[in-house]
Amino acid sequence: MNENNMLCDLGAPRGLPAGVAWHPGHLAPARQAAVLAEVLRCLAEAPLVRPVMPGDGKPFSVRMSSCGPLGWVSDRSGYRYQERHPGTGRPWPAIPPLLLTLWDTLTGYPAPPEACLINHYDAAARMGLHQDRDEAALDAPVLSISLGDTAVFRVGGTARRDPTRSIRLASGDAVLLAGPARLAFHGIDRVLGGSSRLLAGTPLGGGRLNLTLRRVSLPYVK
Ligand code: MD6
Ligand code: FE
Repeated sequence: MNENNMLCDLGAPRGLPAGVAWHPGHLAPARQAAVLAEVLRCLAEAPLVRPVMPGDGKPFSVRMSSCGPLGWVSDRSGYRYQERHPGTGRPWPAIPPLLLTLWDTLTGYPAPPEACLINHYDAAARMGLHQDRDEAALDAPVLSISLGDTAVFRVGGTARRDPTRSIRLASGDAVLLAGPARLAFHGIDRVLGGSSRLLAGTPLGGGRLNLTLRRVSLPYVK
């Protein structure tokens, strides 16, 4: 790791909270297209579904699917990781090789990710401020990859009331929440509809995909 990367990993040079590493344009356009093709194959096997909030059953504005041994789901009974797609009842498709490579390169974590959550946003979709805390492996970063339309991403501290910073995540950007930022509150305030053409000619018809790769269980302890 060179000195620039180290500064970047600390987050401070961009005024981001410590532990937030933003890599704008990490995926060049050809690699964005290659990752997208792999993700579309996953979605053909494990279609996007619109989850609902635990308790009140209010629908999410994003649609979700997953790949990997575990997928993250939300329904009236709660949030959890499970081994099967809630609609088809089949196991989730494998995490595509390009995403496994990105995980190795960007996290250096000594075990593979177990879940890749696939979120699709249309121009009206949002994601409220939340923590990713359903994983036992809190020592592993969460890696996010953005494809398609630009989104306004807000990230703060580990308390909901902490001050926040906003950045625009464009197609090809990678973000890591690691170390002191692993439990940082974060969310998507809005999507700039039509800001990218990447998803326009696909069955998704446009919008934004966000992929979050997570290690769920502690490695080597089964
Ligand atoms: C999104 N991202 O970009 C939502 N981002 O659509 C996340 O929720 C997220 O869970 C970066 C790291 C972890 C995350
Ligand atoms: Fe999250």
